[in-house]
Amino acid sequence: MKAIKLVSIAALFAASVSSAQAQDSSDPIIIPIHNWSSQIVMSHVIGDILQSLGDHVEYVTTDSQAVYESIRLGDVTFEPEVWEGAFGASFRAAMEKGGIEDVATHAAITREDWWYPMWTKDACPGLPDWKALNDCAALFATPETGTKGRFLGGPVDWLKHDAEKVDALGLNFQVVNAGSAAAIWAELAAAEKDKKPIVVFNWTPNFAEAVWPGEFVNFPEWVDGCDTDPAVGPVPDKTYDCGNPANGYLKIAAWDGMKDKWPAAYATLKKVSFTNHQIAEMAKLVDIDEMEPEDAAQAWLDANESVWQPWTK
Ligand code: TMO
Repeated sequence: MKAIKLVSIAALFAASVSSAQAQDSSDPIIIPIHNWSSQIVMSHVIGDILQSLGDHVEYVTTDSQAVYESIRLGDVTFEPEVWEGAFGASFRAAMEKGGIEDVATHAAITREDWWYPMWTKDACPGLPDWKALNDCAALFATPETGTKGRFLGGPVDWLKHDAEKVDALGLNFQVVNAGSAAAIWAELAAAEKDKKPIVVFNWTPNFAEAVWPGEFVNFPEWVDGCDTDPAVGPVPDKTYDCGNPANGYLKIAAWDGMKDKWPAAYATLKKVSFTNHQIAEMAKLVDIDEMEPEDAAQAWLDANESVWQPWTK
């Protein structure tokens, strides 16, 4: 009788110890929201998965570069979409200071760069070579840019260094930054009506590739250091004399205290990996189907239970 009782107490003790180890803090996990659709939907997809584990989550709208410093300090818990082209430099700088962890790499391969819809190539057949684009610059001139071609860049926080690229490669273009991603899609739709040549910032995976077949401009190939060392790249005395990585990574970064404070959420986050197709689909639910991001996340989770359920085990 006594022995049995002892065993059961021991078993209870062991059970409570192991559940204490797996117990996440009841403090909210802070998830950032940025200004492109796949990131917003993915943040809610992962947030909903973590809530299904019993975690509390909160969303904050943040600058997409400053977020790496916020994560390092523990003010934001993780970033689900670290795009190499746009955020590699900010992510690397935060990693060097410490406090942020490279938690996982998505299956997706990414590219972010100057891009044109296919009708543009009819007017400028030497594309996608960047020198051909430059020879055709006058085709892209607008009243705003005078004799120079107009390049419609993304919102400034994506920090694509397009003006430095224009200077380094001697491009006969002027950079105009869009106020939002939606402004880029609106200009593409307007240009499509009379097949007007247009060159804009775009990326993959994205919904846009399903709507407007197109190509990235081929700039001199990205090599590490092209953005920091003038000696790297084809122009000896310039930085940014190159394109963005054509086969970029997409990572998940987290505050390095997450694993101790929310061990179960952390274990799930480490298993999260989305493909190009899945990420393009998340963007499509908002940008084409016009769903609210929260509803898009729920729809994605409902349709893909076999993808994400295993991450929670
Ligand atoms: C950061 N972005 C995916 C819009 O290039």
